[in-house]
Amino acid sequence: MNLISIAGWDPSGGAGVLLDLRVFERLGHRGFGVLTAVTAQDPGRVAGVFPVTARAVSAQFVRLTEGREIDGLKVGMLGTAANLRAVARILERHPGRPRVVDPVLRSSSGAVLLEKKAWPLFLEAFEGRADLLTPNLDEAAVLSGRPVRNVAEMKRAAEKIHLRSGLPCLVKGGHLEAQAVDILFDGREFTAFAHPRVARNVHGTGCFLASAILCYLAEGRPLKEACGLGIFRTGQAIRAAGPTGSGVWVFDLSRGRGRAPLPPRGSD
Ligand code: PXL
Repeated sequence: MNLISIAGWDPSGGAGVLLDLRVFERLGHRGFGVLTAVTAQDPGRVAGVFPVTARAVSAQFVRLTEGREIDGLKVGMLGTAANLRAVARILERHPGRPRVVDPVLRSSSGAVLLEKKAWPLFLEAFEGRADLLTPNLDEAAVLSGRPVRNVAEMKRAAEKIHLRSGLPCLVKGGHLEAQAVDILFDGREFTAFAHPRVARNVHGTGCFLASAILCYLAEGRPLKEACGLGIFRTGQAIRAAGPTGSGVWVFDLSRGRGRAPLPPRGSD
């Protein structure tokens, strides 16, 4: 499958396009990237955001997809309102392909990753143009206009976001105080995905999860199953993450499955 990530650049590869492509490939798919913004960051702190113009975003996408079959799209950091509009138009032109939108608004450290004037436009821009939205608690609160601190509030937020966008919504509860639980509202019913809370602040978990879910949707799995498998895979990767020395942990996809053994020394 050919999967495209439309997202930002974290030079460390801990989040954004670089991480998304690694997830796609790790799960058996070919990854392509359309860049929306460059960031400069230390582990745990975004020091600068440099958006790419909407013209450049659209042009990357048009050239990339000319003569190439696309099997799924994932949207992450957008940077600007102009990029939000350009990417919403791209998704509109690809109905029938799985499209997962991670509404990245600001980093854990508080850096603004989508300019604030675009926040109230978000749900309308993507209305009916994706298969899943994956806000965390902070993003769900911004998009629904209410605080989101527990499972009851997560359910209310998921419902409200669905009402405003027409889209299924998975609210991620990884930052809840008690047990970690993610809540999916598909427009008809709620599904709760409970998982052990790992006491680690791992950079890029949102990017990882949305990319993994897209892989399973592109394989033709139904939404609930794709979410469950994506959550499981993200948990595995979190447990294999490594510390950076600054309190933030990062994924290390070079470890474990998928590494071909080298031939013995002197065998040629
Ligand atoms: O995890 C949010 C995120 C997404 N995309 C990029 C980022 C970050 C957080 O820092 O840098 C490029």
